[in-house]
Amino acid sequence: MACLWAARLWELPNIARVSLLLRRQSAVEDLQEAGGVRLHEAEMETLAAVQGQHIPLIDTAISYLLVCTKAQDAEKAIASVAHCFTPDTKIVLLQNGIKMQQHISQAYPSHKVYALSTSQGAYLHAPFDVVHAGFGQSYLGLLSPSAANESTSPDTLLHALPVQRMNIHWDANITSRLWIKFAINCAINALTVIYNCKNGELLHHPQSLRTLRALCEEIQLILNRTPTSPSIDNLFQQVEAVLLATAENISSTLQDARKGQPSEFIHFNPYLCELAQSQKIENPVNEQVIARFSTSFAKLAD
Ligand code: KPL
Repeated sequence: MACLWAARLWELPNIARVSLLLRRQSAVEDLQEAGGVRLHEAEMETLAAVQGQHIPLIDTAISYLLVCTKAQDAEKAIASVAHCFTPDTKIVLLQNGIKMQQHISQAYPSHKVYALSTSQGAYLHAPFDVVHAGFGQSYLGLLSPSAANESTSPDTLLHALPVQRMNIHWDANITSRLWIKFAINCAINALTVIYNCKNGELLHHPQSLRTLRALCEEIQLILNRTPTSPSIDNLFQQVEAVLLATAENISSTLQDARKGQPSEFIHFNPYLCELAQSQKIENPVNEQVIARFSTSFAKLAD
């Protein structure tokens, strides 16, 4: 995602400089050698002359920070560049889940923290060589209360983003959208790992379909009793619609399992379990999914 966004930002005429902030110096050198980020889209190929900066060496002010890490790495990533923030720095979070977003917007009360939820699809061919595979929708909105009071309109931020190329829409209630996406991720992602299948296949097998229905009922019950969550109706129907629309996709969690990489799972069903416990609600289906997930993930990652 970071490469896709960097290449799309680089295309904008009004953006002075786009840098990829990288953890390893060797990655900075690889990017320099590649001449930037190569972006493939349909039959087109572009080389975006994006620069890399090694995080420990960064000392210039950051105007906009797009955080493209996994949810569990976001907080540390932001802290590692916080010394370059000015009072006007805008932070945009692109992670799945809901816990981390709430946490970061509270941890940076004097900054404007936004969340961006996207269904744009991208994958890496090779390092810094990205394919923009699926043209989806992106929704952007304010998370932090301080930002809600700011005098600048969302136009300021939208003007600095590739609104057309990334199909970005302003969402005045992004938190609701994140909660619903969280519910959908809790329903789909772990099951695709347990059944080791494409999204759409969850609907085809009686066993996975039965678990999916039971899990959706439980998620809906837990979230409808969670004070900070919006009320959710017909979760199964919403999940079914996503599964049909993304039938051929491999969920992000299954992709991670197959590559043996850490996934964002801890921010899905285990957080749902925390929410259930705090409302004193039993969540046997979810607990079983969590237990089965760990074994299935380990087997796939082996
Ligand atoms: O967001 C997704 C993911 O893979 O993380 C879903 C909605 C499951 C689509 O693949």
